[in-house]
Amino acid sequence: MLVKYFYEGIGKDEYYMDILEKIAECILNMDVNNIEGLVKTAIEENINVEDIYEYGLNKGMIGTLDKFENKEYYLSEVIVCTDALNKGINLLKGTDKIKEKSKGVILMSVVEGDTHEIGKNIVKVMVEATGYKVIDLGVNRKSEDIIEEAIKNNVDIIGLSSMMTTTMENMKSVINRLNRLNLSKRPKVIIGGGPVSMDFAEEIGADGYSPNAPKAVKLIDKLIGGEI
Ligand code: B12
Repeated sequence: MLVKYFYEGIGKDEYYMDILEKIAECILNMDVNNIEGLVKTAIEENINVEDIYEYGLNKGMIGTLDKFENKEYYLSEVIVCTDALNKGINLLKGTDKIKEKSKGVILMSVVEGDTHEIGKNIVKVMVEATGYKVIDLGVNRKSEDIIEEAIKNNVDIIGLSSMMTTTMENMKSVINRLNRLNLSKRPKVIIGGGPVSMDFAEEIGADGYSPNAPKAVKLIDKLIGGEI
């Protein structure tokens, strides 16, 4: 392969960046057929696994989320991009360095009294796709159960969802209970859902709010540093 970049008259770094750029484009363009070949080439070329993730896979997924946010992509298109991403991630998982490694652990739950799960599920797909481990507690979960699971699994962030004005107050109950425990490492709490707003997040002492899944990923990256 050394011959290849010599032959094409470009430097080694440039050649590597070219491969990573193509990986990112594969994800962005929903190219599920070529992604594996490119990631395999990157691995064979001994490109740093973190770089393959950061400048290839993750870059492609961030671009995808931007397109969804700008309404250029529908959810169905994001799902195909995620398929391409997952093919790449699975190949990376086969290399020793990335085994069991994730950017952080996020617990997602819909609060007590609420069974609307679509918004929470979209956030889950995107958060998982960008390299986090997600523990999904489902819907209609009591504050005490959410906290128990969060502590048991040593999560970095609790993501709460509510779609009803009648259940959004239950987010406050999770935060209040959590605060009363005075944990040395308290998970951060972020919230979202139809009736929820930034003002409400501030009012109940949440650590963050996002109106949609792409922004939720960016918020999580910001809150926990997000380095793989
Ligand atoms: C689909 C739906 C249902 C489905 C739910 C199916 C399911 N499995 O989820 C069914 C039919 C079962 C249902 C039932 C009910 N529903 Co309903 N439902 C809706 C509807 C039409 C859409 C909600 C939805 O899924 N939106 C799609 C997602 C994608 O929404 P989203 O907000 O864009 O999600 C994004 C963000 O919110 C954010 N986000 C979401 N969660 C999180 C979490 C975190 C951590 C972060 C960071 C971000 C984040 O990211 C998401 C993705 O980008 C809304 C009306 C509407 N148009 O909103 C009513 C609505 C929510 N329902 C309502 C009601 C009243 C009910 C019922 C009580 C009806 C009844 N009488 O039985 C029951 C409630 C049952 C219960 N206890 O929960 C009311 C709520 C009113 C209120 N009080 O606030 C609404 C607003 C309808 C209305 N206008 O009256 N419902």
